[in-house]
Amino acid sequence: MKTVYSPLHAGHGGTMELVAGALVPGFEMPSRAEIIRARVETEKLGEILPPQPHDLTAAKRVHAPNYIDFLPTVYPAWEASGRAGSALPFTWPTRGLRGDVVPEAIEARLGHYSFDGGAPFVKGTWEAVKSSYEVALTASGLVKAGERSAFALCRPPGHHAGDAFMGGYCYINNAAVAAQWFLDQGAARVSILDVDYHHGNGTQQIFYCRSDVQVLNLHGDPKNEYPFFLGHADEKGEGEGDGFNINYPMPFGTTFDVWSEALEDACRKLAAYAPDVVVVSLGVDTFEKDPISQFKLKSSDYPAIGRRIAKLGLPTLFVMEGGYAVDEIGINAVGLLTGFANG
Ligand code: OKP
Ligand code: ZN
Repeated sequence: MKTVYSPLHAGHGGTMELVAGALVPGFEMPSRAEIIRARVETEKLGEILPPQPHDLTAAKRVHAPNYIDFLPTVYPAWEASGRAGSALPFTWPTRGLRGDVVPEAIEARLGHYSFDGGAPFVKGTWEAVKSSYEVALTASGLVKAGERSAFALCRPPGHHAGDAFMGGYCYINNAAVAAQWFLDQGAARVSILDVDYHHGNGTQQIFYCRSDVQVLNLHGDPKNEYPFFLGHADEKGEGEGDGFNINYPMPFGTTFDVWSEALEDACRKLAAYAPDVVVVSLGVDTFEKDPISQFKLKSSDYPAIGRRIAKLGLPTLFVMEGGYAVDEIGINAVGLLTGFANG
């Protein structure tokens, strides 16, 4: 399996996030991608290719154009306003406030285009976001050209980003961009299988009213877990999309025997949908030692996930999402990919 990787991700580093009332160094750090890349090499998963340049047309197929055009302006505006450090919002247009007027002040525009304060901008953030998007599209091109699978080593991740909002370390929804790109290239149906520990609220929101993209999500129950405000089992899609969104919320402490039953059910529903392509939102924060997550998967479980996905027998694009146990992130992510490759 070929991997697409860009070193530009590393410019998105030294970010801060709010944890229990304090600003601390962000868990979504550059070493995550570097350790995965190193493991791809030592495990000889396959060639590592740089991304090809892409303009923002494909991003604007799933995101509001004004949102995408806003992203490169954030850090320059933040600097011009005399601020330093991570650009972060602190107010949001929630119930009872105006969401229909785009404000002028940069911190207010950040609030307008986000659902939480979890997507900081530093100087290199936009370049990293753009490179992550190009990584996803380049890897999609490999699958379109006939490869059985490809690995988009995206950083930053994407599945919390919706049509016009960022949040939860995510800016452009790489998996959603790829799914739409496959449709635009002639696919009739695409399935997105999101195995990250957190619910992919952005992906769900983008495709919620559509039947040409099936979205399946396995995740921590939003009653107790981030992103809290989406991801319940009764969210099944709307209108045209009714029945094409499938959620598997699971409680804290979930182990592989229970998690893999949900995967089995998801794979059966996916096979019944008979998509032309599968896009896997690959997070390994389901790992027992993940510092911000509460599932109990072991390193030895990841190859079995890959093998089950391989059994679908469909062209498959893997898009990197979360995973914060940095020491084991390479073992777990590449373990899953190797399971697929040998499955
Ligand atoms: C991104 B992905 C406060 C808790 C917020 C955000 C988690 C984002 C996870 N710092 N945590 O789905 O792995
Ligand atoms: Zn996650």
